[in-house]
Amino acid sequence: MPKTAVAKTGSKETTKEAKKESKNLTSTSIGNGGELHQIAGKIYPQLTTNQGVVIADDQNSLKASVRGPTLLEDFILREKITHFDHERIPERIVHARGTGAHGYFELTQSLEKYTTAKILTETGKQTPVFTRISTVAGGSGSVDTPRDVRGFAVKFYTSEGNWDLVGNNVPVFFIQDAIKFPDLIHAVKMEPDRGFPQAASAHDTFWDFISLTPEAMHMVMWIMSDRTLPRSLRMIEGFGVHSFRLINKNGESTFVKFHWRPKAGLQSTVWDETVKIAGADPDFHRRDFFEAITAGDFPEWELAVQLFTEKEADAFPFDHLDATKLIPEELVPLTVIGRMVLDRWPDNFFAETEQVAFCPSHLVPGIDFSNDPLLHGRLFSYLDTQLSRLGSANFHQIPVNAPRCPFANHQRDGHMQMARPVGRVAYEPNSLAKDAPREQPATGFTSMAEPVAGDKGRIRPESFADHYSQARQFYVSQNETEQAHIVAALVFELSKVEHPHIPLAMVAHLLHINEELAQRVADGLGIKDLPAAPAISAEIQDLPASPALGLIDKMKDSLAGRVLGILIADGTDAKVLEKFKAAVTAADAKYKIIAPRINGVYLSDGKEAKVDGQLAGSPSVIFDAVALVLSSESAKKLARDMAAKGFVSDAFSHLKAIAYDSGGDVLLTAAGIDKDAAVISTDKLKDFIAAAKTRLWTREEFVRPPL
Ligand code: HDE
Repeated sequence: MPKTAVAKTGSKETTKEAKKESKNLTSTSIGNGGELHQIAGKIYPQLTTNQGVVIADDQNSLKASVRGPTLLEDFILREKITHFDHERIPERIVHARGTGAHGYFELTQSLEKYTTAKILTETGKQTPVFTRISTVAGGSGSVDTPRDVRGFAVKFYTSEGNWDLVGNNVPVFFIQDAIKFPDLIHAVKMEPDRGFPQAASAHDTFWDFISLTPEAMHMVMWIMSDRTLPRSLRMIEGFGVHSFRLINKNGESTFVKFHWRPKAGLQSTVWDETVKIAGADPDFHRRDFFEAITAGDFPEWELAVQLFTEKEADAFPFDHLDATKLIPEELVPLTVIGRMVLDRWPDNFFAETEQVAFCPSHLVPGIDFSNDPLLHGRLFSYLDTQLSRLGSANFHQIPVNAPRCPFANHQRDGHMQMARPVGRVAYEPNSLAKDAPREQPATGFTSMAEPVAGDKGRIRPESFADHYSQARQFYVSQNETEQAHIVAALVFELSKVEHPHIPLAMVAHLLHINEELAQRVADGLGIKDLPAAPAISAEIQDLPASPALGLIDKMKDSLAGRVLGILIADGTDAKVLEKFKAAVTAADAKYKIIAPRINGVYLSDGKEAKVDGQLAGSPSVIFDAVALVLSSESAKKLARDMAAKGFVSDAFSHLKAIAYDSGGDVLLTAAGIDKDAAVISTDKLKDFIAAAKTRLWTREEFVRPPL
């Protein structure tokens, strides 16, 4: 018997820890008898096969002799390797990269007048939720920070069944009809002949499709804005996108749009920062979410609704069934009705975040669909995709997907059936099983009895024809900085396109949105002669600017939830550092200490500092603001270190506040920084804290002259 596999079984150790461990085991692992044994004084569960057979040696496969061939007989080896071979499941065709968390939803204002759904009428009650936030285009192993829409999917485990609100962080979509979705996704995903680019829209096929799809122009404005470069998943909005219906006890219907508003406010990164974050920490958003939740700094959103009647909808200057349109808040204001708090990181990424299956068709009584043709395609697609992704019609039995209310029907069997129904009746109506589940006409789900008439056909309503008015409204609602970022994003993306007719076609569309925008993009691309704008059938309206569409003004004037990086080195003034740390903590922010070495950095008081990150692996892009607290000796050495100079110059270029002491000043000079209003001495901590709450937008013209 090999030395490594000595295992004494059957210990009856009953310490508290052992009991706890065995309890955890029986609830989380299948096939473990829960019998404990002891190695070197620590209690372990027995390692077994999936059939519960205790394994004596998990280090060596079964051989015919000491240097001989491995035997097929080794059922332990074969079971282990076979299971491993099947560990991956098909990743989601879109939204493959995601981060999820458990939490709860609490209703603060009842919508009883509009709906019978208990989740929207029972105030004060906490309903469990699982929320998954994702990028769209990249594979499951892609980076967290491409320029991309973020999926925002919430599963409410309500007392009346699961309700999935499967939205995005942008309130509109690229296309009006589901039949175009495979084309859109094929265009944005990596190009099929070459297998790149991964998680990027800056390539020919995406812009080719977009330039031939005028209905995408409104969404293009959103994705070229910094909304698609979030600083944190805690700092994005969520939108249900489509109109839904609420149905009250009299069967009356009101249309509704759902909005999630982050408590932490909105915040985005700037493009150069985003690109560098991807290299510095590909898991930037997932790590940030994990760290916030495990530190008790729970991400929180308000749920708000826009409610409107059919009659009001008929008077809108656009069709609310068209998912490329939003309803301006000035037209239908938002009412906050509740909040969602995510307070528990999943126990297991695969079991929960990977296997969670959202379907827009998961609705509860009192909520119903509108006739949005994009939504209708989704009602088919998600169930279908779960069948191929999770491999069985029984995916609802996976714990993260199972309703938390009783559920019963006569569906039976299938791959991976976990339920063990009893009795001989698996049908209804029946007279043989008095306790079998029966329909509930009074309380069960009923669809709104909407009258439908007209000619069948592959038709698009005339009311969907205006593709530019809201794109124009979005652009004029942005401030100068935001507009400059949209211009720069379009120039960046279109500069990556090899076929010259495609950027030209895009500039032609931009002319309908805003002539100055089109001209700036054309200049940025070096296009001398502007193309003609494409012919259109609907008149473009000049809608008023809507402040709700901006981004920078939605940044919260608070340091709560932000992370500061403090660069120190040998000889750092311990008192200054302490004062700085206290000020940051008092402002509700977190900090990380960065130094040239992870161990053995001694402060001015001779004590060793606790360092969180080594300089080369912790660039300033992963922090909201930075401080340079350095002895002059160390600063002189760091002045020759590109990582240290990059730490400073990146923070400056990304418009962040920088605090410095006398040593820090040496590094600032070495990095060639001209001090401005957000480069502040550590003597003026209050000023620094105020500056760190935002970015110095006026600095931008000195570091990135607008195009
Ligand atoms: Fe999705 N979408 N989608 N989508 N979508 C999927 O379902 C689809 C659309 C959204 O975290 C897939 O389970 C079609 C709009 C999110 O698991 C798939 C159409 C919005 C997620 C699918 C759309 C979304 C998905 C892939 C056009 C915002 C991730 C894996 C008709 C309102 C959910 C899966 C998660 C995922 C189809 C358009 C949001 C293939 C056909 C509009 C947040 O079924």
